[in-house]
Amino acid sequence: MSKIIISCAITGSIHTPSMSPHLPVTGEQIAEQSIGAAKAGAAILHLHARDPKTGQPSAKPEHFAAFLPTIRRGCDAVVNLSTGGSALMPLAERIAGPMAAEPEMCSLNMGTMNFALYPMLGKRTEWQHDWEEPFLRDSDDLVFKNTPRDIVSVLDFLGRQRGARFEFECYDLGHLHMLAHFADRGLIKTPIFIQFVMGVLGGIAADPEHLVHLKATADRLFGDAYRFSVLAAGRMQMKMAAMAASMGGHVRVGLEDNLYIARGELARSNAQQVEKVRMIVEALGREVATPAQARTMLELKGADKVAF
Ligand code: KMH
Ligand code: ZN
Repeated sequence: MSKIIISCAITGSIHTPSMSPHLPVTGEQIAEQSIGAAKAGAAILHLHARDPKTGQPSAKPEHFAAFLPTIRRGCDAVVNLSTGGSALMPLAERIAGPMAAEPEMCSLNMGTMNFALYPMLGKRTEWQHDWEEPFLRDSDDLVFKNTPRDIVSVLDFLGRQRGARFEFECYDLGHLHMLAHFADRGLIKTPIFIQFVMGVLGGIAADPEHLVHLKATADRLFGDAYRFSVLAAGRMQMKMAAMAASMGGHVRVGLEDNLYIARGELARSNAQQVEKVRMIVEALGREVATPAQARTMLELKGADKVAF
């Protein structure tokens, strides 16, 4: 049984600063939490950037540059930069940071979809920044655009031209068939690393029977040419991670997708979630992969080939 890769998604573009004092926003906070997550066992760091003054999601090269060199010096975890940015950004803006940094890995979102964040408004009325409430409220009319043309652009600019390998974000069954379409066109290198993204309102729900079907479909489409990981947003995060690990999959945690460590208890850090999922993985008798082992398993270009 192969080792299990723990990915940790440090800050993302979904949660806003008012939702948790532990959500890292500045370059220094993102670097510190990334290194902490790596020390706790995360082999891959999935990273977005933010404007340090407002906490707003950003994909600007300078906002990535505020933490990438520090992370590189502080740990040997694989850096995986988001090309998803935030759904509000056009593709050219979303890929600006990854294009400058030339990381070993990038995310790649396999379909256009709704990305509804407004249920998180809840009953909160106090916001630290004036952008937070409209950011969430207006997501009822938000389209996260990832057309086949967008997908080809990312495969070319970041894959073919800069040697990145991909975390293929599949939020639904149709996204697996879109990925198979690009594999049939010879545009996807193996091993294919698929992230089953569950629990986003607009994608597949984080139900166990959906995970069984996602894996059965991927088995049929990709055979042994793929590896899967599971990220469940919200309260199903650890339950679906445990199921993934027991199914031979890899796992992704992080404050990007869940701010809590238990019901009603905010996670104090990304490392706390990594420690918890590591405990689950090891309780199942499995071993956690090191960054070097993850690089070998996913055939990554190496930390010496990045541009930060
Ligand atoms: N936040 C996850 C639900 C990306 O950054 O490209 C999806 C994600 C996509 O991480
Ligand atoms: Zn992300």
